[in-house]
Amino acid sequence: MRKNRLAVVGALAAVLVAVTGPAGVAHDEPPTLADLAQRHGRYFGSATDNPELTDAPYVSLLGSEFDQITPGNGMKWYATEPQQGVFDFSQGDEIVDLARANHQKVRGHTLVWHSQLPDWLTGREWKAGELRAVLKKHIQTEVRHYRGKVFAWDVVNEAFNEDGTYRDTIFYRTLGPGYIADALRWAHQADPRVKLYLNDYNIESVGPKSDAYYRLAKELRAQGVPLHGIGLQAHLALQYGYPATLEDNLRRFSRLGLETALTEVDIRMYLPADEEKLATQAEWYGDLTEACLAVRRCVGITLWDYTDKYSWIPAFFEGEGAALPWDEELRPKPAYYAIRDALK
Ligand code: 9MR
Repeated sequence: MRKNRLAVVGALAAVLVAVTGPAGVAHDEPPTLADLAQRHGRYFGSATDNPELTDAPYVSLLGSEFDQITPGNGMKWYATEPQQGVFDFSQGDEIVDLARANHQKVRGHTLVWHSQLPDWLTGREWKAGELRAVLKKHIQTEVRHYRGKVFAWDVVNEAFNEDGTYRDTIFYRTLGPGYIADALRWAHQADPRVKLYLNDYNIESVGPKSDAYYRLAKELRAQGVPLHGIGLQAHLALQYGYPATLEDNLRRFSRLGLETALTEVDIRMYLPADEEKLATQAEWYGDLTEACLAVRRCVGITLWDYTDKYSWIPAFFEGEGAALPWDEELRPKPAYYAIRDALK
């Protein structure tokens, strides 16, 4: 009898191995950052960019570790409306298709920004009425195209200066500050379900720039303008110190009834990296993850790509880099383990 039972158990095990195959191994693999974040009702994402999608090991990790992606460039104005009235969504679509295949959600980035605009837009003067029509058409065509495919939009990106005054952009100069409310209303008309964000860097701490967002958000909410969230990019740098008021700052936006998200996280340092700098970086990654988890309505965290191989930092800040949780060989750094610990 006992012998029989053992034989049955043995046979069952053999069948199980045969059926599950390598998937049986998955049980021993650590949960992904996405798995861990989901237990808190958050997402954990990464930006990506079209040229990187030919790198198979990179794409594999992108597809398995994260449950959200943001196109780093593919949905920007220069890419999506290269000639006036001629729209090209191929780059954004490629990323949306990849996300769908990997069961990931997509943040749309970005509709209105002073940078990476097409020449036809920046190369001439516009009368206010003309530019309003151009802006409305751009926003509504793109939002309609991605309706049901992105869950959130960075509608206006980087609208303020460091001192909290409005950034002098083609939109501000020509249309006045009301362009922000208009952009939000137009986007909402085109997709009433998508979450609409304002997004900026250096607004992680309480200070003049984040105060400007706080005041504007309060005003827009009071006027019934469809604003749902504030994106804190969180491009941090070791030499500037950790934004100690991050959690309080997230909380005050949340009290306005707004979502928040850390949308473009990286933590750069002067090269070469060493053990001490990487340890501090890891601590900061852990701390910002905990800050988001501590605040209701901080809905998720997105790295501005996940590997140093594809970070924007070295090209923009001379002598700086090593900003992401995976190194150039796609090996996890201390920061990765610190994020895991914070999510556990
Ligand atoms: O990651 C983007 C990089 O590939 C582009 O060259 C750069 C051009 O400004 O934009 C980068 O992304 C930016 C994002 O769209 C808005 N916040 C700052 C990001 C880093 O510059």
